[in-house]
Amino acid sequence: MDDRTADRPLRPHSAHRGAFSAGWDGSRVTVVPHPADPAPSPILGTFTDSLRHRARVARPMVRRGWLEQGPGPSGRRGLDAFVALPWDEVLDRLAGELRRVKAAHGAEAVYGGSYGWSSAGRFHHAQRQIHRFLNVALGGYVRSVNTYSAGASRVILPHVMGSLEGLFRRNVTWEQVERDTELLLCFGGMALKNSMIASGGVSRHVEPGAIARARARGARFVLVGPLRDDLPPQAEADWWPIAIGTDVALILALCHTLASEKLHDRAFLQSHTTGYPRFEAYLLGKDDGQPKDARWAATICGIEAPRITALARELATRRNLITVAHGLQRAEYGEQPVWAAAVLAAMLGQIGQPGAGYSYAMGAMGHYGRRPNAVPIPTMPQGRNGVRAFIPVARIADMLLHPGAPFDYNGERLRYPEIRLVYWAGGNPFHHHQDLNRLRETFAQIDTLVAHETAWTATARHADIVLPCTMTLERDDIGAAGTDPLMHAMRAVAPPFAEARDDYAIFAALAARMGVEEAFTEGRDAEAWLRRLCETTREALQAKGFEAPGFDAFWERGELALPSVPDDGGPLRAFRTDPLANPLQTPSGRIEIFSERIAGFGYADCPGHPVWLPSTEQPGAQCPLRVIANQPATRLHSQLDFAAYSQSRKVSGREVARMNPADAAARGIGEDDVIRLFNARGALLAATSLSNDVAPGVVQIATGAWYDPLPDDGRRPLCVHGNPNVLTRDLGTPRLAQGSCGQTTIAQAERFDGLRPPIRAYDPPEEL
Ligand SMILES: Nc1nc2c(c(=O)[nH]1)N[C@H]1C(S)=C(S)[C@@H](COP(=O)(O)OP(=O)(O)OC[C@H]3O[C@@H](n4cnc5c(=O)[nH]c(N)nc54)[C@H](O)[C@@H]3O)O[C@H]1N2
Ligand SMILES: Nc1nc2c(c(=O)[nH]1)N[C@H]1C(S)=C(S)[C@@H](COP(=O)(O)OP(=O)(O)OC[C@H]3O[C@@H](n4cnc5c(=O)[nH]c(N)nc54)[C@H](O)[C@@H]3O)O[C@H]1N2
Ligand SMILES: [Mo]
Repeated sequence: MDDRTADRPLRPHSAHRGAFSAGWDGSRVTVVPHPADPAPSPILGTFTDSLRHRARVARPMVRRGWLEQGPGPSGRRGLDAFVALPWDEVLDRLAGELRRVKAAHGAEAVYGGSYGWSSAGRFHHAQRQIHRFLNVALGGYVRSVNTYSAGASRVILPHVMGSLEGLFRRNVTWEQVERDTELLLCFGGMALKNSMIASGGVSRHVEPGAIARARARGARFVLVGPLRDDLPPQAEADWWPIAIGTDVALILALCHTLASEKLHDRAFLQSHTTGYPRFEAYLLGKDDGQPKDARWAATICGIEAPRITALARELATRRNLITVAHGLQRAEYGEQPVWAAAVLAAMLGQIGQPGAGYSYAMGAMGHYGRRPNAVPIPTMPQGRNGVRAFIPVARIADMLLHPGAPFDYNGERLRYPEIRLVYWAGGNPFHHHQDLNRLRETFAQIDTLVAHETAWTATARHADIVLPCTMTLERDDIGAAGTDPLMHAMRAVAPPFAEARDDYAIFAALAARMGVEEAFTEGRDAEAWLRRLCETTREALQAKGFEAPGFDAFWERGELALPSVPDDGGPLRAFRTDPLANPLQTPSGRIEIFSERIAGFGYADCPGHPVWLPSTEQPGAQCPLRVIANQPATRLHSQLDFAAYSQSRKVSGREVARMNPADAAARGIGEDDVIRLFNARGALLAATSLSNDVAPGVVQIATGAWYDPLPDDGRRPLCVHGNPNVLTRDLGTPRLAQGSCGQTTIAQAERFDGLRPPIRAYDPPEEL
């Protein structure tokens, strides 16, 4: 395919960060955003200098201890040197190890959840490739369910509002916000840095324009959250710096004002919801003697009572939209704010109206608030997983530490399987998981950890077998997302680095060694797969009477327009219009303000209606500060953290922690100082930035700085680079969803005046 693009200097490509064209001069990548993108993401800049960075994995590598002693538990993971081996030898050894584990322990001893965002292409999609391989080669693997993104909401919302399609995929659009919404109440905001990203890609970043135009028309934005810049300046938002983790108290008080002033939509509650009276009894304090009124809430959430009651009255009279950032539910009892906000919207009775109601997670990614495509996008088939065991994704360390132990999940009592081998491709658990020092201890327990990686992430360093993988710019692929109206030819821009191979090529070679090559490849090379995957989309286009070019025409043109469904409000609008004819997929067919099903699970930590439950981790004398560990503005998670663009916002190479000037002054901390941020689980070094956009008592440090532990005799290591996941708690949101609680924790900060340790995160490990 390469030859056909030789006459063009720039080739089309697409990433989670946006669509663009790129060229390669042998050392740097030129990136030109897609001309139709009104607000391209600067994070595209991370590609510029990353292809030949020293952090890339050049050759297949095996950990010395694993090579010498064979598979088995080892505390040397993450510390050992590596030995480079030829591809053939490493693949032989890996195939042998997979056969050994399968024969001795069965496929249920292999954890292949492999959570992670990898890259955007539809064929070289590492998750799909690894799952397909494990299904074909081993007959299955222990999988994970749900995501780090929406761990709690993905489980609670279907109980409350039924199919997620109405909430995530076909709800209020940005066009409606521009045109119709009068008041936006945004819990956790809608930071533009977040909607820059969409898995699978996004060719038009519409959010900045939509927010500005809604505001120019007179829409009012209220931002409830600890960081002022979770909404952009053009929103001119009224900022309510709420105490972290107390939104449910505020929401209950809004509900209480509506109920006690009879401002709630009783007709809508009657016809479209179930269980309101049970909830109202709780609201009014009939159960526990405590009315959840504005005065009660004010003492918990730090927002003055008169402001709460005034906002409730305003909500009742204006066309309003309630949004909740994913961040709020990545916390202990994270199910509650998601459910409570749905109940508030139900009491306001505007769900299903244009620009109004409840749009959970709007603005958290570039998918939300868009119209889905009317045709399917190319998707790699994964085959069948014959293993039944699974975990909620964020319970990985518990699974490895407590094999065979029971755990609760969504009304079921399950058991953790006994895992011997963990196989990762396209994710970075040493980025995404909580309490990394604990994770490190759990990875010491298994027999073998395999990672396909583009670069020496902490996960690669902790692996026994590291297989060098191509980056997206080094291979041809197809870019598409279910919410984006363009499908992209993603053309290779540069040749593969050193000995790197595509995930597909690696799995095909392993499949050959395991006698299942034909089943895995179906006789296709990568190009044949691209052609085959596009066929489904082409057929659907043709069947609906749209332009349906063949693969070669699409490839030559570089992109193809996909039709979207109409902006008709989807299932929620239909439900609003006629709840009997178009019921929600809940047991009652209505919005469940009280859920008999959830109540039946008997969880005190998630009873039958939303309740106020304070986190069991509260700031105190030892750890007086609240930490927000949110998404980074300068990169996608941990990806390409070494690139100059990500580095440009660090200070002396360290991640920046932002804090309120008052908290800094009280500790003798100044701008650009180095601080030690610590709690009982771990400690990190970060640089400081002082800002009044951060609420007092809060320290914000983005995720994504590569874990760089400095061993400390007998104590947990210090991350000298600033990875907040050394501080966060490895705890499930309660038993209903078992989601990640990574967004927030507590800590103390002090100025670090010691000798500043060097950052080694991007240096390849020692090679023998
Ligand atoms: N404290 C805290 N922690 C969090 C969060 C938080 O808010 N706070 N947020 C959480 C959320 S929402 C998420 S989604 C997770 C994200 O966690 P991850 O998705 O695991 O993070 P990424 O950095 O995107 O990891 C992807 C990895 O895949 C590699 N890669 C890229 N392309 C390819 C490829 O083609 N093949 C292979 N084999 N590898 C490839 C990259 O080098 C990178 O190491 O983090 C979670 N962690
Ligand atoms: N630039 C960039 N964008 C991204 C990503 C990235 O890595 N980089 N990752 C993408 C992914 S995978 C996901 S899942 C989404 C994540 O989307 P989110 O999880 O919504 O994003 P975050 O930035 O982690 O959190 C949003 C905000 O929630 C606020 N918040 C936290 N706790 C509370 C609370 O108790 N109450 C209130 N009111 N507010 C609170 C914080 O101020 C935080 O800034 O972002 C996506 N967008
Ligand atoms: Mo996410």
